[in-house]
Amino acid sequence: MAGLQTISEQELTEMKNTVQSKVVLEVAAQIHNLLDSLEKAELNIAVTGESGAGKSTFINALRGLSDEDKDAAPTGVTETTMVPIVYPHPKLPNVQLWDLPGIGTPSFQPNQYLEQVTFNQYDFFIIVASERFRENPARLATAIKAMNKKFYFVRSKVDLDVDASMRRRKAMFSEESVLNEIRRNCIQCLEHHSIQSAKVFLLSSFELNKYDFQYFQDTLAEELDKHKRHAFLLSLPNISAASIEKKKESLKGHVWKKALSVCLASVLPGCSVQNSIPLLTKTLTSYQQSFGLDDSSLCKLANQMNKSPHDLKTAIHSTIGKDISNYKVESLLNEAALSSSSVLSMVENWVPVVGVLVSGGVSFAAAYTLLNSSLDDFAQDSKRVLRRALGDAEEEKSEDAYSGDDAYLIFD
Ligand SMILES: Nc1nc2c(ncn2[C@@H]2O[C@H](COP(=O)(O)OP(=O)(O)O)[C@@H](O)[C@H]2O)c(=O)[nH]1
Ligand SMILES: [Mg+2]
Repeated sequence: MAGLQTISEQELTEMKNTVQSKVVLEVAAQIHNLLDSLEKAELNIAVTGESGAGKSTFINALRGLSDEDKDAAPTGVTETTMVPIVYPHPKLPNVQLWDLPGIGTPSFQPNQYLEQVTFNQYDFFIIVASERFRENPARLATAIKAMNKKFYFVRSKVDLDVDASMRRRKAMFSEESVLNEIRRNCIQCLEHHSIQSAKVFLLSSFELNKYDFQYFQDTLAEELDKHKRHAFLLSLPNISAASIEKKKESLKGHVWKKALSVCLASVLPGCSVQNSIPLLTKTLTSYQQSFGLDDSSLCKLANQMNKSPHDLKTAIHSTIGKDISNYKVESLLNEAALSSSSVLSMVENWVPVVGVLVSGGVSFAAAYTLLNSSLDDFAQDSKRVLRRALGDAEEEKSEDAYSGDDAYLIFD
């Protein structure tokens, strides 16, 4: 005790600061690791099926590309090699789609094929089939199952079936019964090959917003583990209000880590509030990209939908959507600080270090509030852009007038 009394006030403060900065470094490193494992989670999706079934077209659609895009997988070509070709997601290089060789030949050997394409490197397989159900896709599904891997069965080109039936049946036409018939046929054929309760999705790669695509993405997201689910949801094209909402919710689940890393960066030794602003800007820019609101995504969408990029851009109403400069972000952060007291009391319960560690830097609550509300803004903008792209100006106006954050399907 006597020894302690000899420590001066100044020494005590220095010791406290040293301990605090060590804790800050430790927490910062842990948060960094958590974010790293989330953002670098790899997802490898194998797309297989017979030649001409629509594998490459489906891959392009999942990557938000049309066949004419320079990075698109070539379509309508005969496959000649046995080598899988990898197509990274344009915005998320950790999500890779693999265009596997066709399985059409009569001498097709599923096991040999799976060895050749190094089946173990994929998280799951999508087997694409079109028109009449043939034997090879079912044999492949059996072999995939035997290797303890997952597969999903996509029946592609249903737009063609629907069109043909409409022409044939005229007044008697019912889309629902055409789809039910195709589904029943696929399931029966799989059962014939002893594959019970297979997941079958009816899709058109030219109209991802229709048919079973929503069910397809919900099912896959549900069955993937946490980090891979996040990567999968972020990789999906913004084709419906429901997809946009799912993306938003997945990003919201990790806002607290982002906010904490931002405010820790402002109190690390030798750092200041100014160090945090570019970090916030970077995070907001990645959100903007996820919702397809960056210039290159807007140009791509405008091109696909025959609109002008400027026209789509005018559907972006939020302040953050219009300008993500460091200067703007700093001013929005200051605004957020004024409205964030309720967040602070809420988050202190589950992030107890927050109050202790970051009293000197960017407030956790302000960063949290800004990121959270920006996600709401981007999601709303993204829905408006989608409506504008589809030429639905009237509905866009009514959405502005009446809707809050509610998720509702644009296409139903
Ligand atoms: N109508 C329609 N045509 C499709 C669809 N998917 C693919 N195709 C067409 O089917 C042909 C073969 O597609 P492709 O993706 O090259 O098949 P792959 O050999 O399995 O890679 C191309 O002419 C595509 O345009 C679809 O969902 N609907
Ligand atoms: Mg192909």
